[in-house]
Amino acid sequence: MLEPFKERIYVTRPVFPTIEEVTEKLRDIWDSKWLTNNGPQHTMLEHELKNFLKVPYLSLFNNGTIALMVACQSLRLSGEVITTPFTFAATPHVLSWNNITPIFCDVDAATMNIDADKIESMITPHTTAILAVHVFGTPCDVEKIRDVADRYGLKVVYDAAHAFGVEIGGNGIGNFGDISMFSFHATKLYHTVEGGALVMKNEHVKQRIDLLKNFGIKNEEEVVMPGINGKLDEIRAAIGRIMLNYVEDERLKRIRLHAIYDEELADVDGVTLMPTCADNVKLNHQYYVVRIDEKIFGRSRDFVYDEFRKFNVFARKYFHPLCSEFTCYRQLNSSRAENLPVANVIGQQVLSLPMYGGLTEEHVRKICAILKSFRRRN
Ligand code: T4K
Repeated sequence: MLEPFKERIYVTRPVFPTIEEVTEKLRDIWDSKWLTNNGPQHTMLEHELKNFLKVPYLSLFNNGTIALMVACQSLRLSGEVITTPFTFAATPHVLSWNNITPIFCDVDAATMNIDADKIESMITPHTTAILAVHVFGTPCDVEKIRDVADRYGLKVVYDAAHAFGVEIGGNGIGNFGDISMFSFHATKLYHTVEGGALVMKNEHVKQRIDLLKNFGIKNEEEVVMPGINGKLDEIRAAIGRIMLNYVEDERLKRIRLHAIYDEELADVDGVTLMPTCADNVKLNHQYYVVRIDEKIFGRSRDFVYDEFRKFNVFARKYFHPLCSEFTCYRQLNSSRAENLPVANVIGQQVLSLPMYGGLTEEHVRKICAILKSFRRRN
């Protein structure tokens, strides 16, 4: 008889630095008398992250959503942008905030990322860009996306909120596309409490982005564009510098947990595991997501989600509902269910299981045993 966990097991838990490390950094900040607006911690973190992510230029932000909004502004995107419905609300919302219509393209059944083969059929004279998401850290088909974008003269922006530290053939994932956004929210593998970054290919774009995130202020006399406040403060930047020392250890712990999930769930009929990637892809193991096929498993994803809660397991339906089902987007032509057959199935099946370094092997084996106990055999 499986007993519920004594404490709640959430889908994730933030990695915490020691209070001593934070106190030490806070002392540096207090001594510097500099709290925000491009201080020394900010400068150092930009440099350190640029090296860590293996990208040429990087600009820090106060969160990933504002960063992505600024990315759209910096590339002067307008009209329509082709994106995925299988993502967090922030992705299409940044388009709306830029007065751009999101055009939802169906996703690939294996990777759950935008289906690169379907993008071309969605391009119209109003299309200015593709906004793709490396969902759950699995890289998009970057080659095909670049190919279609080049043929039609479109910009490519990657929402890499889930893809911190992911690499393809030793190349940082941020090197693909015109601009990529990383989120440093507390629930991410690497975080600055709240925060984010844009990475870009050239200095000119970075200069424009740095202006846009600081109200467009060039100097005390000149405001050269309608910018916003997207700045990351010194306290969060300092925490981010500490957290860089934790990220690889956390990733290694998650690799171990990922392997245990794979081992325990490999032979469960009706449960699809995380997609596997080419050997040259370095993943970050931020999430562990399964898909439950009701017809084979005998129980729906929603049944599993509800029953898990009785065992104190708080899995999450990332990402259900689809963005195309939100009241603000469902009237769009591209939101019609017949346009998004794969995404609609995945949205009904997907379940994000607990994944964070603080979980033990026993936790994961028990979560899997609970999941297997839900299965209804004919
Ligand atoms: N693009 C994509 C593809 C994204 O996934 C996101 C964010 C963005 C863009 C936007 O980036 P940011 O502007 O956020 O930088 C969470 C995160 O808030 C959000 O950052 C993330 N994606 C999304 C996938 O997940 P919620 O609403 O699910 O978070 P919440 O508060 O329910 O937290 C999840 C679990 O984590 C809780 O059940 C318990 C645990 N938790 C959470 C917090 C905040 C803790 O134990 N301690 C904590 O302090 O959105």
